Amino acid sequence: MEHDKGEYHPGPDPVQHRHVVSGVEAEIEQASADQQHRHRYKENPVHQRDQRAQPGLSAAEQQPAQADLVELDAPRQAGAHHVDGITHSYRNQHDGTFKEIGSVAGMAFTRQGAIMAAMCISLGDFDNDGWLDLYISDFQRSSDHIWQNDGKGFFDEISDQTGLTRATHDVLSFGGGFFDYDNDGWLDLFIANGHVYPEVEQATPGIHYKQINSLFHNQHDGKFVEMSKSAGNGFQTPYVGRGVAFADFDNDGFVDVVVANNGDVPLLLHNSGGNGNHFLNFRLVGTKSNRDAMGARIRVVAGSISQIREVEGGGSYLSQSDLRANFGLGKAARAESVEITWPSGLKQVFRNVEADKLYVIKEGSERLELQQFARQPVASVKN
Ligand SMILES: [Ca+2]
Ligand SMILES: [Ca+2]
Ligand SMILES: [Ca+2]
Ligand SMILES: [Ca+2]
Repeated sequence: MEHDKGEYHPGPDPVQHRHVVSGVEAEIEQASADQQHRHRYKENPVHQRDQRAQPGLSAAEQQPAQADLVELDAPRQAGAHHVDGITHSYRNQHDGTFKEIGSVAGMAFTRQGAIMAAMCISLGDFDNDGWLDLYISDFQRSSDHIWQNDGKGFFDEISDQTGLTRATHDVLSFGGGFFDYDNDGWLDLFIANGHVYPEVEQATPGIHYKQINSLFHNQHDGKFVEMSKSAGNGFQTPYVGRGVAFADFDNDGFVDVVVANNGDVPLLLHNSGGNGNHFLNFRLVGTKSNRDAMGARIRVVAGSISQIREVEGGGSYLSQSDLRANFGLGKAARAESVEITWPSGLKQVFRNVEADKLYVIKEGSERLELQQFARQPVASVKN
């Protein structure tokens, strides 16, 4: 990954306070700086505007720091997910109302019962078992979190097992999320870091306002390994990272990253790819469903794995990523099947789909069309 033209090689004192979780009172430990930040956030009137009454949502619960709408359980049961200290998850009841199930589902609090700073949420099936899992970023001296969706309505925090806990403890993580940077078919993780207080270095030596971003590689066995030090010059200079959007801006089949920094120009991290792995890219156009196909799910079976993506408009932190779904196929030169489930309920299956192409799929059309560009994609020019 490169910063401008560089290369990217794939390859405070704890205090006690109490929370009630599902009627059970639990003692939890939090760093006082974290608490102060979170309480300031909660008390900030800017975040308490626009509390319109909605079915099943009380005004007090409508202060999302980050929100997303996804399908977490059975097909066509999209739920809203939002984060503001206590994580809320809303299950669609199929009657125009949502029911809050965060505590019951196991993702309202961390494994230790703590609340989260939660600037970023990202949904992705990192273990390719067909169920969307959840990543949430957290504060300095608080590790980031990954929850595994068990497919039965419950989420287990498995951050320690994934190797993320130690590596994300001493940074303040903002935007980011899952993306497959090396196109091996397994979702990796990029996180932009940066503290919220410019004066933190005077108050707490050893903690910096500007921080290095983080890149983790998915090892296919449930573990992530940090690659930041070998990932190119985009990971050598500290910034105050905030928003992160993922997009394949040069249409070469390898997803790139843009980071919005406080007090600095944005970073455009070009993914140099070049490892020979194949890809598929789909732009969905709804006809009966919404035109951007928000909420559509794509399942690709290629090689020995099955991957899913959902077309979603949120995630990360104050950012909008490329709406196209990009799949890394590893060594597989074609996909055995590509299945689209549209928001309208229509299901379409394409078989034996040739890799290394950027396709358009129109709802209801049996043709796979190629995306049209003013200039040929770099990969095509090389061929
Ligand atoms: Ca999963
Ligand atoms: Ca952290
Ligand atoms: Ca990967
Ligand atoms: Ca690219």
